[in-house]
Amino acid sequence: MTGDRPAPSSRPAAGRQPADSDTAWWRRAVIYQVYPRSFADSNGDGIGDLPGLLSRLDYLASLGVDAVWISPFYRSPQDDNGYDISDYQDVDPMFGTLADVDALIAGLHERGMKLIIDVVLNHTSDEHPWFTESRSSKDSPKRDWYWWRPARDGLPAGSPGAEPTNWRSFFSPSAWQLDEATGEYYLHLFSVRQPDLNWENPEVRGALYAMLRWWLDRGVDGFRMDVINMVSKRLPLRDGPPLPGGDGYGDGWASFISGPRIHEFLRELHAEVIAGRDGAPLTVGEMPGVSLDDAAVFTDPASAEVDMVFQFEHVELDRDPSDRLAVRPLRLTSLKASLARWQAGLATAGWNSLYFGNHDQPRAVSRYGSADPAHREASAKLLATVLHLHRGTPYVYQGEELGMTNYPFASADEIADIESRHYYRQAVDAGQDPAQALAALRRRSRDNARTPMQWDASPHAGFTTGTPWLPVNPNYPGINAAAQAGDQDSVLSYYRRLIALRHDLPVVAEGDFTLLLPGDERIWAFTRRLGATELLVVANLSDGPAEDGIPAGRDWAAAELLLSNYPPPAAATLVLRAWEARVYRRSGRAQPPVG
Ligand code: TEU
Ligand code: CA
Repeated sequence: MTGDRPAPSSRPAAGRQPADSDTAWWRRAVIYQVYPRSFADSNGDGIGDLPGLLSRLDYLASLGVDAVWISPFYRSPQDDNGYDISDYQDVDPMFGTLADVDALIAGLHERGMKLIIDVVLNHTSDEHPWFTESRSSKDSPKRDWYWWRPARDGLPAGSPGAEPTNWRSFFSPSAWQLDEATGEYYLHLFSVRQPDLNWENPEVRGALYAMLRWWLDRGVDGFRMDVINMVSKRLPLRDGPPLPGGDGYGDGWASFISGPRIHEFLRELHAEVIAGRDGAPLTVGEMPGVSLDDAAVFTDPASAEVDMVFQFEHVELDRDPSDRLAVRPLRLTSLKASLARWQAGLATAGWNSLYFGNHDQPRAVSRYGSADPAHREASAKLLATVLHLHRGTPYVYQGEELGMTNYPFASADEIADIESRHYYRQAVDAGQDPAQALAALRRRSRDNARTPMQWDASPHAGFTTGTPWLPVNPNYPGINAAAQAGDQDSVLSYYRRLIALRHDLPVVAEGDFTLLLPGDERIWAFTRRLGATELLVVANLSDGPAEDGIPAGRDWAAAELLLSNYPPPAAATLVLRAWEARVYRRSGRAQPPVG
């Protein structure tokens, strides 16, 4: 007998949940991210599409996930693979039609899953009619919908250093682009083709909210909001501190990360779009550079801003802040400490999202685990165990559940991603050895996550009958969904058990979190507790055996082994094999509530 509250049934039977039955369904949910371009191609043009995704819904249902977050499928010139939107309310013909989205919503709901769409509200495509109108003249009624500024005082437009501020863009040298039509510059924090919307203008916000309501009316269940903590800019726009590199660019972060009106804007969005809606639509804000203090405010239900945020602290630890491509060694102690800090910071109010991978990050198993064939499967399962047993909502990025790895890029020409191409060009122009820059891209490039989903051992991994837009990882004959589906020992089967564990045990979703052995560079260990139920998670992130060294370890020897990526140990030993992870459960006396 445990002291847990009765377990809620793993998933709603079929169809949508009754209105308002469950206002925080996402606290017990696992969310699966689909990058539609790379998931499944239905028509042989080499690009994944919505009919392709529709044909794979049973796969997602069998994994047991509660919701799907899909990266942008809207009309777009595809300068940044759809994060440059030219029509928020239509589907790019490359991906399908609005009728396909309706079918996706229905197909997911029939299977008890929800649909979270990805909305890019900080910028549009330069082909969006709002921007075409805005750039047409200084008197355009939409001029003020974007950030237009004249050249710096005393300098002719277009001359070196005449940009209104010294900010560097994420995907190009300057964050400002001169527009010849009116002789003014527009702001683009990302590519030249992704002009930033001016959220100071209430008409802009009103238009975006109306668009979001239109999607809810259509039946979607929530929004992942791209770089949403960049929408409030600090006025007046000012130069930032110079960046290393000596090219004159500066760091504008202080002017646009969690700017002065960000909480006000998100509250307004919530009030205008989310409040009062049936089914508790989910909002998750992608927030590069967000601080824990801000995240606690953003995600406190009392603030009514967003349900959770994607923070970046743990994915920046192995990154050199002055060189986006460079890799620096990651210590397990820093990674554990970072996640534990967020667990503690959002323990009483607010909520964490949990992720190791997405379409912008290298493959988790190659980065935090071991892609060595001897350890790949065990380490993929270990990473999943550790992540999913934290408190928060776990996200699974497509292919992660198969243990998909980084791609062995042999030449920079194989890389399509705008960010990687920009940094490669910049590094080589600055005199870096191209071989070294390529080596960095091999570890870093976003295309590592964007190679096609590996469905089976047929040509192109069953992703397409044509030529895939990005090559399939050559390891697909050994790493694919078909090979893993019927194998109880596969990474895929392990994910199914792990996801079911969260649905079945309230302690996984709601229990408190205590990190053990914070100074250990090989063992990741922590406990979770809810009422009288306690879990111990122990994992060995090394290629050899390691003793867990937990002082009270012996107390756990008699506990029930709930889940492990190895056969149970012969004796009740706490020596863990290479990349072994274990989850133990025991029930003891109920602890007094904290606080
Ligand atoms: O990413 C936000 C972002 O800051 C990225 O630059 C990210 O940190 C970087 O790519 C990691 O290498 C979001 C989207 O997820 C990304 O795909 C878009 O390119 C970007 O916004 C612009 O919309
Ligand atoms: Ca296609």
